[in-house]
Amino acid sequence: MPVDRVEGADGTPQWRRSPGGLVTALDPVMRVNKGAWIGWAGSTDEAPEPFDEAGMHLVSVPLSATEVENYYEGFSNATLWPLYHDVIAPPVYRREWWEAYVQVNQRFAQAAAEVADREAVVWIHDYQLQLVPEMLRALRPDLRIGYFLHIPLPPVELFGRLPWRQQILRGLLGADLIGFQRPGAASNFLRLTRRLLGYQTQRDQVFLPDGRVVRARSFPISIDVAELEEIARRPETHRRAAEIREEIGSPAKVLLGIDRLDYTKGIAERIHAFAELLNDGVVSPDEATFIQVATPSRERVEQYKLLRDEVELAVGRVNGTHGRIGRPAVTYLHSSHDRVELAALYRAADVMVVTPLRDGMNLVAKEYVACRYDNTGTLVLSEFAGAADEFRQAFLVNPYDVDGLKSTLVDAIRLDPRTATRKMRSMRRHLVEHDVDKWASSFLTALTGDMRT
Ligand code: GDG
Repeated sequence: MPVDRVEGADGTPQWRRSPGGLVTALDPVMRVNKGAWIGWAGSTDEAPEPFDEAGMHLVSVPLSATEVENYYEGFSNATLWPLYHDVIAPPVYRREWWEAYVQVNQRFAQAAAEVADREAVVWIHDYQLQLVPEMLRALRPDLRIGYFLHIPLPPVELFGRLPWRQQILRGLLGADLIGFQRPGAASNFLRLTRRLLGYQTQRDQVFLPDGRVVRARSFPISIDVAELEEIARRPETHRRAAEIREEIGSPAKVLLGIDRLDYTKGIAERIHAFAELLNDGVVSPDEATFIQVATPSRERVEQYKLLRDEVELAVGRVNGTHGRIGRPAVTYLHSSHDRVELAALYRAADVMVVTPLRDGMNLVAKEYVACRYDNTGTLVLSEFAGAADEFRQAFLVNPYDVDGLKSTLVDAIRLDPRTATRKMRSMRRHLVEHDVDKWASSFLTALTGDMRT
């Protein structure tokens, strides 16, 4: 849920809404339609009672410590997450995790069934809740149900390994409209329903045995461009950006990565590539240094602990060899920062390096472009991020190709300013026209427009 726990004046816990891209996008729709947001508040201690905040009704679904372990860290983040991201890490299949997933999905479906008005629209989000559409439809056939998957959907060659593959597909098919980030994911889904369930499909439609027709299409998500650009334009953001550059030793060029510390993001790959450039003597640390923000994430899941060690070993090694006092080769921050600081970092960076091995969209790439309102700055972007479909003018790379990544980094560092401006202008034009409002309204129109006919 988009809430933070705060202490009230009398010491009692209170909950305050915390805005994020998704909340901001849905806020007007929610207000006009008296919408409710159903979710997990992120803690096993106490779940807030339903409450209203800034025009939105918030309903919390509780999870026990065991459910967090089996449903969230287990099935969601150690089975589905790696499987859906091309098995970059090996997925773990455990039957008790699956059972917890079914149980928790049922609880969410129940909560939605209780809160939704007659013939209401319910929009279910992401891989943690793939069974909810079918469960909710069974409880409330009057509802109009949409579903959006924020992460990739793999082809049948990988998805087919999931012991519960049919249940997941049937779960999703409870929706009237299923949204994906990329057209390729929507076609994977259509092919999966043919291959694993034997259903007929035509264009974006799946024909179910009971006569229902479900549509599957891509709706690439975006960000609140105007809000971020406003922060980026503030004089204090500019002052902070200049200060950051000074604090790291005033290199000629600053390269930047901002990611959750996740093995899908290609963080180690980009540090290794940058370190090789320094080792080869192709780039000197006075010419370019790297800032990598790695936000702590899923720290109790084994693969994330291993990744942290790998990244921190690589950073230590490159700094030991190429750093000087007051001028590290790589500035590494394993911490979270507020949006103003992130905007200052985006403003401080000459080259944004976004190299996921697989990513549904990647909002960081869009945030960088949003902050470069003066058409400066260069984006290096993995072709395996959904954003690559939209930012064709970025330096597109295959992050598995070390030499390719190295030469792309050099090209980006040394790009002439006129070409950089031309590229950035074209990416910004696309982004400004495709912000998060447009994403939300195009999904909801596709979902409800159909209802009137
Ligand atoms: C999933 C999909 C898809 C990062 N550090 C801090 C911070 N962030 C913010 C970024 C950005 C967001 O987190 C990360 O979004 P991404 O899209 O890059 O990645 P995931 O978290 O993996 O998101 C992804 C997305 O869902 C949306 O559909 O694009 O493919 O994997 O907004 O700025 N925010 C703050 N402090 C930090 O330290 N406040």
